[in-house]
Amino acid sequence: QEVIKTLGELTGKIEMPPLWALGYQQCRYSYYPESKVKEIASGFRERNIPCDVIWMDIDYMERFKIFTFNSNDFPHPAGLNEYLHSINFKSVWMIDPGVKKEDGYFVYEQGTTGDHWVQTSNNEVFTGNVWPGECVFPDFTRPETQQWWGTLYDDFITTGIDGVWNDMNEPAVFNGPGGTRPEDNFHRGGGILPSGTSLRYPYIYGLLMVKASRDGIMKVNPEKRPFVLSLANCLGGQKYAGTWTSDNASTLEHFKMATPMVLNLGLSGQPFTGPDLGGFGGSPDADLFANWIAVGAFYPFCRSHSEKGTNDQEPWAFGEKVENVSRIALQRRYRLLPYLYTLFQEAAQTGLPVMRPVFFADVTDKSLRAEDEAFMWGDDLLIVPQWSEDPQLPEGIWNDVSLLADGVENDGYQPALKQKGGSIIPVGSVIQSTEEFKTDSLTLLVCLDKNNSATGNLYVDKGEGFDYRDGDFEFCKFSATTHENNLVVTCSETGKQQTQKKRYYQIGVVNESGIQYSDWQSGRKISISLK
Ligand code: NBV
Repeated sequence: QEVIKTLGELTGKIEMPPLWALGYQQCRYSYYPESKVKEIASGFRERNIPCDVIWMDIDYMERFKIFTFNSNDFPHPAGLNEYLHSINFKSVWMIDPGVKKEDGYFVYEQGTTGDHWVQTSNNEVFTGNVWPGECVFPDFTRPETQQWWGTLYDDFITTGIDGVWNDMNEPAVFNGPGGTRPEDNFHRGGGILPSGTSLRYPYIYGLLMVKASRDGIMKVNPEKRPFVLSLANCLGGQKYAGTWTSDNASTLEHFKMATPMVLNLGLSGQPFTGPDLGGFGGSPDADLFANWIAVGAFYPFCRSHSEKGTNDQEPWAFGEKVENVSRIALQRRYRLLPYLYTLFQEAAQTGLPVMRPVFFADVTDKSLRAEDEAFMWGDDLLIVPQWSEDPQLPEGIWNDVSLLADGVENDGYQPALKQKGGSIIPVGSVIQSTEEFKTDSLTLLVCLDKNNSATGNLYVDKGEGFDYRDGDFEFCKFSATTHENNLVVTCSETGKQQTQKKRYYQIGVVNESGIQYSDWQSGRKISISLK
């Protein structure tokens, strides 16, 4: 843990994401026309399956020209975003780095006037083919180009777009060597960056692109937290964007690879990551999708995505059974949002990952080192997949936790959740989107250690904006002890969170045999009798 914190000190930590980015997200290459986007978003609401975000892939553009909208399928992007907002959805739209070489196209014209393109070794403008045909590529090593790129987001974001997805930023070049740009392409650099070839700027190209995107988006909406997701990234890029594991396949092998990949990214300073749930290439069968979403609900970045030409991959596309499995999985995630958000705040402060390997629970126990099926959220919650045959789990008290009505989670797919002895986990209610998120009544799951005590934290802020930097947040430290036959839970708060006046708590005592719930009470010291 100390190594990872030091890595965070050296390379930077994430900024607090907007709360909505922690919700479930639905993607496909591509949802179009806009009526389809609306149908999918409404589909979640009609079926009461929690979801926060819908994603637009390249087909929304006019002939794949970035920063344009195809007027047949997306005639009213602002209207679409308004509709999505009205049903508590956010939208994320894709922007690639390749700019179509076309006279009259404003991005190409502006970039050419500003001399913003990556050059060949002969200092000519480099061109290569991507989706729109022949393209030129911004030289993000130049501060002037960074700045210009940021301005392109002005009109784009003003349509009500909430987040941006930067894809193909290795950068991918279809007719380039190895599918990317030649190694001797020339980047001019500037500021603290020296000039150099593409070899000097491999994945840093992706990092520099998302940095410019983030800065540009922030200028348009300075009061909002930007959300950017990047395909290419490297150490340090966590400051600007989350990363996903890109084009996986709908196979059992890739499903099982996702957990170690997300764990390794977390250990490499990138806590906000996840795979394409259900798999990108190919079509999962019902059983694979059910397993994927049940575990995927516990990845820090939680989004289902699939390639063109594959079967529908919405949670309801596999019949009633998988629809129920998906609903339950996501309801569990949303109930755990107070804890998850607190872990993101910890990641932003310390660089520690949100999703952690089991060996973090006991670094002296070498039998845990290779465990890559079970994993943890923070220090206190173990997630053990149903299909895991011989998971290596830490010693000590780890009691089973259920979050929904009796038996609902026993569908054969939901991973077992085990709470560490000595911990307190704050839990909210089942909601359909983070727009409904409230912390005025919370359940505290208390799992005592062998000395009959427990502690836990809760971080709350507005979930958006930057007021938290001026102290507008609430940080609660909970501690529990037993006194005679009572359990006493105390709460001490710091921060000047304005939004939270009075909170009701329900205590759930997590025993070996189940959870004993108390009545709701308010106050900073709550005492309940232990049966
Ligand atoms: O934009 C299309 C896809 C996207 O859906 C996927 O998530 C990216 O990883 N993109 C790659 C381009 C090529 C896909 C074959």
